[in-house]
Amino acid sequence: MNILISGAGAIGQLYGALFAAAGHQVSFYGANGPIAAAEYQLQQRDGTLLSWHSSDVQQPQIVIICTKAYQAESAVITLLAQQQLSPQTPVILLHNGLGPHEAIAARLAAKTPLILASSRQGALRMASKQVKHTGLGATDLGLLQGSSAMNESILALFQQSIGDCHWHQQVLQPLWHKLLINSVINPLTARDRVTNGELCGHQYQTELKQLCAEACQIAQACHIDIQPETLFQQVLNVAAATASNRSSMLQDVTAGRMTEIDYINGYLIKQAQRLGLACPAHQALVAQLTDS
Ligand code: KPL
Repeated sequence: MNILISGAGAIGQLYGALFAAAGHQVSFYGANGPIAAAEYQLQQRDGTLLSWHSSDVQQPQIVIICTKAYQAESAVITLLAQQQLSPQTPVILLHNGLGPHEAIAARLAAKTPLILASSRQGALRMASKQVKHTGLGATDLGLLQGSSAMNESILALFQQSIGDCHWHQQVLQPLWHKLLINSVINPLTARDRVTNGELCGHQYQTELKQLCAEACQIAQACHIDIQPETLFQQVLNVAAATASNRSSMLQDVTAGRMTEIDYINGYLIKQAQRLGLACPAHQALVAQLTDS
């Protein structure tokens, strides 16, 4: 299959390498247009290097948006303007956070399959064309709007190339769950410049509980089924399982890059405001991160 990935960052390159290894043609798109065919390397989990080649962009059969959340809508606008997206081409959004899907859904033709996805794979960029596969994890996918004709073939493509992929009729449920975990771990680790595992320490317990309680109240009002105690446990489990990781937001802050906080805590706050709910702990965190 001919797969176009917009965003050749850590996750874009990891998925690109795994699709290419399964025999598919992978091409990359950048902010302004196509990225020429090149050699990339994936440092695999066993330490061995896998070299693979991307292709020059040809009419794609599937488009995957792996940019930062704040670039996702403009990535789709560029692809539409440069005629890389026919109304039948499925568009898969695979970025952190939530929000861009609403604007992108409105830009696509009603029949274009718009699929939301969330990845728990870990990848770290070592050089411009080299990433390290740092952790295995599931990929959740589901159709948000448009034709369902390709649902099965897309799931099969992901399952055969990436593995551990799950199709959801209500895809916003797993995406919200990931957003809730990220809304606690990412800004705290970025604010205090600590690894994920350090959040398991006693000094974070009260703040973690308050953030979980606020986030769950908002999620429940948005029909997401989750209890604060469950979220608190899941946050501790993820922090412990990824103890030595520096969260993506901490990496953005230390590299001086824009963070995705507007699409994680900012999305929660927007929902809270719409619903008339208070979320002082999340608002304080956003203020601490945006003022620092
Ligand atoms: O998804 C993550 C991120 O860093 O964005 C977690 C789960 C917190 C792992 O680091």
